[in-house]
Amino acid sequence: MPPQGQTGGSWVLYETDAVNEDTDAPPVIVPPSAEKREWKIVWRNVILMGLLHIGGVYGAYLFLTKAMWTTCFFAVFLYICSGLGITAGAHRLWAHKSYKARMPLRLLLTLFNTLAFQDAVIDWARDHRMHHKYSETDADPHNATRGFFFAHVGWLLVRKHPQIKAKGHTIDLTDLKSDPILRFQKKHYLILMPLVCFVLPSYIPTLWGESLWNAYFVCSIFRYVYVLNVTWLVNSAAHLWGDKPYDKNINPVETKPVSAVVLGEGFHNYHHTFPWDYKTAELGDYSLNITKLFIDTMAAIGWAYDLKTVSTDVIQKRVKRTGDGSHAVWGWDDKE
Ligand code: ST9
Ligand code: ZN
Ligand code: ZN
Repeated sequence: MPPQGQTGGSWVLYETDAVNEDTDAPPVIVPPSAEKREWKIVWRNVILMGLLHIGGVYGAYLFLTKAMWTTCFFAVFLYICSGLGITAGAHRLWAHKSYKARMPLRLLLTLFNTLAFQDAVIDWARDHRMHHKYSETDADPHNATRGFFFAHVGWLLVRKHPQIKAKGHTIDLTDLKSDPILRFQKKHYLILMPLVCFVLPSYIPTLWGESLWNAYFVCSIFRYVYVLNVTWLVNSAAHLWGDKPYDKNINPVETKPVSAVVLGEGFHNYHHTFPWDYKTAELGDYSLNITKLFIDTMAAIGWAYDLKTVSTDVIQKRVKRTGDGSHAVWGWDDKE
């Protein structure tokens, strides 16, 4: 089924997940637009996010000046683990089903995901499936046509657009709701999340003599705020500034700087064009894609399997059909 451009009120629909690359006609494009809307600001979130970010800046200062090197190393370790809980877990495994994972890996990724505190996987994946299906419309929770701030954090500070709730029923979550580990995480989130994201990261560094104060601000608050912001860059920067080698008709772009800090998730033009690829990138460069390294390692020990990817032939055809010309091998046929 080709993607459908569909207008209705203030929203436009792209069904990028449904594209059959070989046979289907070019996507029907309706230029994204965001009509004015009345914001219902959630002041509790504004205040908490503000305080969290002040604490994050103070934690960064302690990280750079006062904390023990072992504490700083531990904070970086927690960044990678919690990042993988989002990238390898919530995103590539659960939202996109781009590979399958055995029980031990699903348990590990649920732990890492809880460490990241970006809400329960079932809720994260629901919003993310909406983001792909209704990209850059009001049914996209972080509709980037509303600008950098809204796509980055603003969407977490206001009530959701009615279109999200109206179109929400079109998203199938039965795969996630039938997973007992994910059900357990969601049911006990308000106990598990504070314990895993804040209490343990603050307590563990005291075992090597760090003060509870430094441990709390560096390993819990600064590390959390940092991971939140780099994650949000995928919604903001990676929908605004960069090349579109695979599909010039969509907003997501390729950005190596973002990829470097989000463990390989900044190849966003590729990802929105081929969302089922477990690499979320055409090439498997480990230095910019630690998540691919992690999944490949898990596959090597048998914990991950059925890794989905896209053939070079399909990518080439798509680059030539809808790319913006920035692909490194653009025009290769001409050179033959
Ligand atoms: C956070 C998430 O930061 C970040 C996600 C980033 C995603 C990035 C993706 C990029 C690709 C991956 C890259 C990864 C890179 C990682 C790098 C790592 C190094 N469908 O939400 P409610 C309905 S979280 C269908 O309360 P309000 C539903 O009935 C940060 N239906 O809406 C729901 O009820 P229930 C920490 C939907 O009241 C009801 O509406 N967390 C959908 O408008 C109410 O839902 C926070 O800060 C849907 N999609 O409130 C919390 N959505 O749930 C922030 C809703 O019972 N959130 N419904 O089924 C909130 O406080 C609120 O959600 C709100 C909206 C105020 C924003
Ligand atoms: Zn996106
Ligand atoms: Zn995605």
